[in-house]
Amino acid sequence: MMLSGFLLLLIGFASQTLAQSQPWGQCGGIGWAGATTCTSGWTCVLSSAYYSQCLQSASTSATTTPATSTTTTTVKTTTSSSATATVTGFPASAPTVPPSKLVGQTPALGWNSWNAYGCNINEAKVVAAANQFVSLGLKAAGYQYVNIDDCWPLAARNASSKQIVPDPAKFPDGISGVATQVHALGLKLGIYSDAGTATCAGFPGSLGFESIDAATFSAWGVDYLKYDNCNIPANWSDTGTPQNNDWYNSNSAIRYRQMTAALAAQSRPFQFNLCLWGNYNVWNWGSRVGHSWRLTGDASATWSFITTAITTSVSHSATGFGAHGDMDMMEIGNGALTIQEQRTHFAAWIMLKSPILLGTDLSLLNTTQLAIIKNAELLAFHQDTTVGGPAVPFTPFSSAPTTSPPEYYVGKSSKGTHVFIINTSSAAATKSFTFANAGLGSSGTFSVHDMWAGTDLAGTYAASATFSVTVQPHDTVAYFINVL
Ligand SMILES: *[C@@H]1O[C@H](CO)[C@@H](O)[C@H](O)[C@H]1NC(C)=O
Ligand SMILES: *[C@@H]1O[C@H](CO)[C@@H](O)[C@H](O)[C@H]1NC(C)=O
Ligand SMILES: *[C@@H]1O[C@H](CO)[C@@H](O)[C@H](O)[C@H]1NC(C)=O
Ligand SMILES: CC(=O)N[C@H]1CO[C@H](CO)[C@@H](O)[C@@H]1O
Repeated sequence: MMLSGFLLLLIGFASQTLAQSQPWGQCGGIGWAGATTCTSGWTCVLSSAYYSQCLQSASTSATTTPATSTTTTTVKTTTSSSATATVTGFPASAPTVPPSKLVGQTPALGWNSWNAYGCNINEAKVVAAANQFVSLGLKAAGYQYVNIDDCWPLAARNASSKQIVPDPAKFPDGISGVATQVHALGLKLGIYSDAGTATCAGFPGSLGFESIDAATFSAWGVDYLKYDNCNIPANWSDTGTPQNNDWYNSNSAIRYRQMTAALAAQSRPFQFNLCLWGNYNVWNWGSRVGHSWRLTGDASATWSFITTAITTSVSHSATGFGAHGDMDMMEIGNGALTIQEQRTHFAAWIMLKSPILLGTDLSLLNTTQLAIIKNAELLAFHQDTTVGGPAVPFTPFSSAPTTSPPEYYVGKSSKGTHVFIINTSSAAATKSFTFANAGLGSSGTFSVHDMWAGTDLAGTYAASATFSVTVQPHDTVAYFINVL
């Protein structure tokens, strides 16, 4: 498709502004594919090996570290099993409460304020998103959670009650007032806090205040908590791989387990998202502590982020009901992703059963983008109540080339077998598979249904027959296989 000169101009402008991370945004860390410098007046500061962040220059210039050097810190990866963590906590008495089974069995569908607005949020923007869920048909498509990210409270807790206080300039009706409006639309409200002394943007953290904060969120009518990992006190950090690689009993996991227990003590069921950026082998213990866990650093509106998230999810795909690897919030509508890349972004999050939290000003989505995020057949695969697990890579024909991330996936739903094919290169390519290789057996007759278009393709095939399709650069095709 031809792009107009005006659109090209816009794309050029967008990629220039995206070359720098926004205030409080991520700017480095293991697996980070986005910008490594910050907008003027902000400096990229090392937080951990997995996370560097844009902070205001004046207060932080002394600790400035280029993002590329973050891999030299002492945090060990899973392969360094010789080191033993300094576990200064109390694993034996740490809470071992599982997350609620009343919510979060299928991956969350919703919206989060961060990718659209960063720290610049308020009640009007959040309530507008909730209303757009209804007016744009997103609620009818299954989107449910309207989530507030960092920067919603005042800098200090209430001196007497120790509660976090919503910033009245941003949220004049408080969080409870927002919850009332969101619930009146038949939707759910999410909030954000941090398992440290302060959030990534410097607002009060919940470490040591878990019970007060969980009770406060419950009283306000909050339904979902995203729990971040900035500003960890030294005595709570992990300095190596724990004995027996038992990260569930690391200080890091215990910080999150304390909040799981505090949430479980409330009358409201909470969906609990662990935002540890793929740190601490979280995929090995996340399902015992929350409903979903971040697999990577923060999303960026880049093809390299999308492929990094897919590669990471595929190699840690132990997901099922109530347990989902979180590939982070959506960038559809942001930056200069092509429409093919936006389609792959959505399809990959769908087939790998990641939470899908839209991350843009919903009023700016065009009809093509809305059709992507409202695709009923893809959403049905994601929300299937019979099959909990994700699609997995398969070898489409003998001696097919190996790519990273893999390009061919097969997944099951209550309807049957689905095949997803990503073209990871920047040129159109012919993709082929045999039905037998997609796990459909060695006999039978098949036809192919295009999930994007909602139509059956012409032709019938034997199990050993080869199906071929031309896939556009960075695009993904999604099929349901009819067994005739
Ligand atoms: C860290 O220190 C605080 C304050 O003394 C204490 O409450 C907490 O239990 C300590 N954490 C660990 C893991 O020892
Ligand atoms: C602080 O908490 C106390 C006790 O709950 C309450 O009476 C007071 O209004 C709160 N102050 C603010 C500023 O929210
Ligand atoms: C919507 O925007 C995408 C770019 O993000 C573009 O490719 C597509 O053609 C647009 N659709 C409409 C209907 O304008
Ligand atoms: C031109 C080309 O082949 N592009 C990519 C899309 O799919 C193929 C076949 O798997 C990949 O190998 C390429 O990277």
